[in-house]
Amino acid sequence: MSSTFQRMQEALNDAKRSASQKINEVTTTNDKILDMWPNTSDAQKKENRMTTDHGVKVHDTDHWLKAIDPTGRAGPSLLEDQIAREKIHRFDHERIPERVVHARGTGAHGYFKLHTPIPELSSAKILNDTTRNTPMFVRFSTVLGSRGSADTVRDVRGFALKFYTDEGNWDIVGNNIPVFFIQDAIKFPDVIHAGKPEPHNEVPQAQTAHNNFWDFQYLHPEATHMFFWAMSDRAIPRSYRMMQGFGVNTFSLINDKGERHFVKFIWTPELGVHSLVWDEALKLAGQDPDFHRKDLMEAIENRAYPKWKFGIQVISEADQDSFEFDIFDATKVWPEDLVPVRYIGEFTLDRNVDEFFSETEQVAFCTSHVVPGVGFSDDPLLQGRNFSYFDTQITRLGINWEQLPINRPICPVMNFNRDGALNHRIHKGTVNYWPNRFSATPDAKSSGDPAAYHEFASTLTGAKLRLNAPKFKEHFNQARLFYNSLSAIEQSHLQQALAFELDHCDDPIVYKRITERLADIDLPLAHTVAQMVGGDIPSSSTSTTNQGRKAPGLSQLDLLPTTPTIATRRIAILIADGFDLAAFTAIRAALKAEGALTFVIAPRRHMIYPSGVSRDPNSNSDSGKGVMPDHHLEGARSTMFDALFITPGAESALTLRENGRAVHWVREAFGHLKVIGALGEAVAFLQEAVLLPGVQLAIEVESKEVVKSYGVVTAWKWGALQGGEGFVGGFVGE
Ligand code: HDE
Repeated sequence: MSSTFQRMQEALNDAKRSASQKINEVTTTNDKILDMWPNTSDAQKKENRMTTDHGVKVHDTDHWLKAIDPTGRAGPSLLEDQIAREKIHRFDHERIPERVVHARGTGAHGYFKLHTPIPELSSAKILNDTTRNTPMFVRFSTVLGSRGSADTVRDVRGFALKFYTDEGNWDIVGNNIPVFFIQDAIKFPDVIHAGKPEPHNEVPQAQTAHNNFWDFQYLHPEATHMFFWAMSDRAIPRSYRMMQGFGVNTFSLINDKGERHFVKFIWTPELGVHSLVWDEALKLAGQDPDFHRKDLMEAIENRAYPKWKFGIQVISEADQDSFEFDIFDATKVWPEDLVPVRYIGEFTLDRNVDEFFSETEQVAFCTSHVVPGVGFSDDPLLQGRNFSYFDTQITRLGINWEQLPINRPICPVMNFNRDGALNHRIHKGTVNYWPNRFSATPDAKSSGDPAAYHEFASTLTGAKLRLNAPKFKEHFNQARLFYNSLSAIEQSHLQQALAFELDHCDDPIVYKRITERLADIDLPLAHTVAQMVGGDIPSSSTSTTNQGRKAPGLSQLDLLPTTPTIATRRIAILIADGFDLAAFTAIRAALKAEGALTFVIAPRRHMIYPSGVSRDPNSNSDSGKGVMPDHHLEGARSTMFDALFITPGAESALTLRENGRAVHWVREAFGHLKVIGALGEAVAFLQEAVLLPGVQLAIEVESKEVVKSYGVVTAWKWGALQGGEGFVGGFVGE
């Protein structure tokens, strides 16, 4: 893997240089990109011809047709100007409705590769043919915020996969959290209304920290497990590239013999699962609202292609009732100690979109889109989803949304669905029904093709009632299982998140009830939160005993990469005039060799001169004597980087020490528990910057590799960053 990343920097430069020439060349073997190619045009092509939408050349695109009087004074603009009218009309109608949930998102292309066929479970070709590269489109999203909201808010992240298989499109519309707030789809409008901005004032934007959200949580005990996840570090990911994904619902796999197994889909990032700390997330929401979107694009541009292992958890029909939970209840995980994950393939994202609207905004997912060999289950959330997604696309995109380039399958589409607004297909022939006198098997209603989609023939009996199965009534065991499985640091983050959120609720009934609910899960947790937010301190009698059961795979610490890496991590290198060029060059080269992205930060974005070099402060050209920084200290903030290195040099260290913004940078990075390295004279500056009276330096560090020495920082070591938990770090010493 490291060799892939070593190519990264050179590749970036090449790619940037040739980007404009490549724009209209087919540079891919990805079948989906090739499929979309005829619809792709080059807006950067040198063109002196502007036309109307009907193709007529326009000679002036800057002036509306006007009545000009003989003195040259312009009179009114004339409505008869069909060219101006067309332009304005097109603009007036540019917006389409944003998604009712998951409005804010970003996407990329990639491909899926299977390594372990599963014929015993499924007849799906994509799950059996290891020679295929199945094209994919993936869209990441937040749930509650509107399309222009910030990326780093506390929220569940959508993680929707579209596989363009040779047998039709298969969509797994997943999240980065394995469970959901509700058990039955009929409650979806309520849970979303309660989480979205409140109706009287449309406040707050993209937040769960308000009365209605928490009111709903209390009134629906089934939501408890999910809100524990939403308050955990999973809800503030460091990067889309560092999130797990889950299909959440229970699907089924059907094999050639017509046998069925129940399945959950799960995908785990090669880079491990990492999060921001809350203060970073809050600040980034203002400093760089596009932080996650840019991070994904940056990685793909740098050819540091994000990759996930794709896995399944399988339960046979015979075992479906063998668990204490109902396997069709989406508020429950299938604990990995009971149902292990089998990784059978992997997918990689290797191409950014050419145009956001046509691809990322117009892509439309449907849980009901499955391929032969994959089926549904009686999970009542999934049943409702299968209705909802198709329906919502009609409002958003119109009835012919499946003909849009990003949505259309790469295999042939053949049926007699016809017409509707914006139909793009032209069907030749005199018939529009099936079967007809021209069909190959005119007497057959269906071809009987075993490769076609066949529903699993399940038996239905019983009465029609508005009920769920009895085991759906247990709500707290898995909230406890999740909380117990977290590390101490993750638990403390969860406590702080609850304290933050409930502090934003001003209706006492809301925060008092939630602290009461917490006591059902864990008494010490309820105590801490009650103290913080003004809830009633629960007594031990209100708590069900927490038996302390844990399961693997729930803590992020279980999901660190097997081979630690700093590849794709953003590392700031601080310099000022008089810095030590040799040390700077060596450190930057070492970081790049490991695949990290380095950014030079200085008091100004103008030439910075190393020690011993004559300076020309008025020179605009890169004389080769110094280094041009990527950003100045005010323009980029420590929150945007994973780690910080302060370059030695007596004068440089002194300048930084006297620069309030530089001191703030270092203190803030320290406060966010980032790895900070310094050498030579920079060590004293670093110590001085963070050794404020009253600052507690004894951070508890969990990562084995982080050296627990907070004294003199003399060398760079990768441990904490490679661990990359986002919530450990601190000084690195020898
Ligand atoms: Fe969705 N959800 N959802 N959802 N969902 C939508 O479809 C819905 C649920 C998820 O990037 C909508 O195209 C219902 C669970 C993602 O385009 C809508 C229920 C999970 C995306 C809809 C759920 C999800 C959506 C809005 C309860 C995790 C974004 C726009 C039964 C497994 C997809 C759209 C994208 C989007 C309905 C619950 C994930 C309205 C009724 C559980 C990732 O159809």
